[in-house]
Amino acid sequence: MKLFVLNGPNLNLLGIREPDIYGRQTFADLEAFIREVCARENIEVECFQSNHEGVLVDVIQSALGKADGIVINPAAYTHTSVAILDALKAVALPAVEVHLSDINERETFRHISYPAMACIAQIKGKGFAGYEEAILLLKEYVQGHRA
Ligand code: CA2
Repeated sequence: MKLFVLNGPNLNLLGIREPDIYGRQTFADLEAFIREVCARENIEVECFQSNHEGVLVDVIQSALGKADGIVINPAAYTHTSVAILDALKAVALPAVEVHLSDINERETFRHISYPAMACIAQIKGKGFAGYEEAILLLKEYVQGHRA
């Protein structure tokens, strides 16, 4: 089983600014955590980060035929991107949306998520552990839907 894990704009700055919201661990720590969880679970993983909406769309499209599922933190594009929603719908792979912070406890403009409309679940406010939960959820989902 193989997963794509995508992180959107500014998440590469993790640990550098706004530690009160996003914590003190860095983006490299996050990717190392994701790789450790996947190794433990016998899951192949490819991690991507981009600050560009179109690149995220390209990566989602490229998952077709390569990955069994997608974990995505679209970051600010969560609240604006119909293009990411459409890409997730187009590939029709099981996807889980993750947010480090609880977007429903923040500004009202963060309460809406377009990509979540194409996801089997949205996990928010659990920090790095939210990515682990998403990976485990996709593993169970993919295994349960194998022919
Ligand atoms: O809570 C999340 O994971 C978010 O997806 C993070 C996004 C935000 O726009 C979403 O509403 C919720 C922002 C990511 C920016 O990350 C930074 C990390 C460190 C310093 C500055 C920004």
